[in-house]
Amino acid sequence: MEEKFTELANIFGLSGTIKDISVISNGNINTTYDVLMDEDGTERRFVFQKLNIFVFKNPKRIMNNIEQITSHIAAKLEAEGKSRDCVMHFAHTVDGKNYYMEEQGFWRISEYVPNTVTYNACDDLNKLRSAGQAFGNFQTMLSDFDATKLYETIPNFHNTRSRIAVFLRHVNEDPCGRVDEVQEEIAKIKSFKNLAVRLNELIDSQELPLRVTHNDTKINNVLFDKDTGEAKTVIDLDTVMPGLVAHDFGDAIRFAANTAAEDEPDLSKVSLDMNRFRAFAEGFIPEVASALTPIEIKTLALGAFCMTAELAVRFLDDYITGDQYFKTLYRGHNLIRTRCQLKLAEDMYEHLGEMNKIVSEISKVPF
Ligand code: GN1
Ligand code: MG
Repeated sequence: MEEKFTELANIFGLSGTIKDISVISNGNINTTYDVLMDEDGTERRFVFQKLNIFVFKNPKRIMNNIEQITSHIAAKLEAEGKSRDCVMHFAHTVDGKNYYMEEQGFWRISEYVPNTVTYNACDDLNKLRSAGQAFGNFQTMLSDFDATKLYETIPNFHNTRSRIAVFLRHVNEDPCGRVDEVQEEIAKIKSFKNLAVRLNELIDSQELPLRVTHNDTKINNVLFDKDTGEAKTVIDLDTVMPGLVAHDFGDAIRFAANTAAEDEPDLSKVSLDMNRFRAFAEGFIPEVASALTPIEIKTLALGAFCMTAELAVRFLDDYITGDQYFKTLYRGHNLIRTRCQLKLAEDMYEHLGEMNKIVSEISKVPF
């Protein structure tokens, strides 16, 4: 591996020698490494990442999206007299590209944002509030970005209706003979369906506007300052494309306000933590509220239910089609993930009224 990484370092014009390589294992799609380099006694850290080209069919265009988004944000920060340190910065190859493509893979390298840390789970309400602010601010920073300049990296990514349709087609086809054992989960998804597609209906009727959104707002996509505990920046920009604010808010709640991990097998541990919900909402909503329409605010909590139901569908779809999309650590991992998301979606359904009450209180929009 060291040899490969030395070759990559040379291609990207990084000087120095590699001292240490470790895997960053919290993503379900790409393969990521933390690489420590030594340049004449000075240590520098980089993130080397191999993109999953089964998932991202056109990685060059993704890197073009990222270039545009990061430049837009950096220019805005500079205009406000703020430091651009916290904007992700990608290394360029000697021929000026922010990626390197070879037969065996698609690589990119970014500088490790110094003095930061990520969390896979977080029950510190101050950190959650700060993460909410960071995702809200990301949204605001891109509010004037021309969405037509962005390539849609995964078409229909948060199109819950199309996700369900594709899933039901696979249920009929049963390509791996796994459909029999998941009848209970299929029934649950069918019972959720009408509410889960509510956001689609509001897009169709043009009641909800599309904006440039992050679309993968897991708490482990936030870098926190090691010393202050404040959220410093938002990473993982592969899915930045047009979407709903409710998708970003909802997906963040799905992950951060779950009392258990996303793949917890013991369902009695899985539930929605209303304190964490409130903390994230207190950070996120004030950042975005002034730019949003009342109906966008009124559908934020619904977004949490829809994103959780949608991911249950995506995990189960991957299970019945042979585990090709998400990385799995053991046989049945996607089924365990499905059950966990279904349990969480049920709990969210029961707490919709309570969530809406909190959103209304924070946003001062009457429901
Ligand atoms: C994937 O790669 P990662 O872990 O950031 C997925 C998200 C899911 C998430 C579930 C491109 O994100 O949509 O919500 O797993 N990303 C893609 O953990 O499909
Ligand atoms: Mg991701």
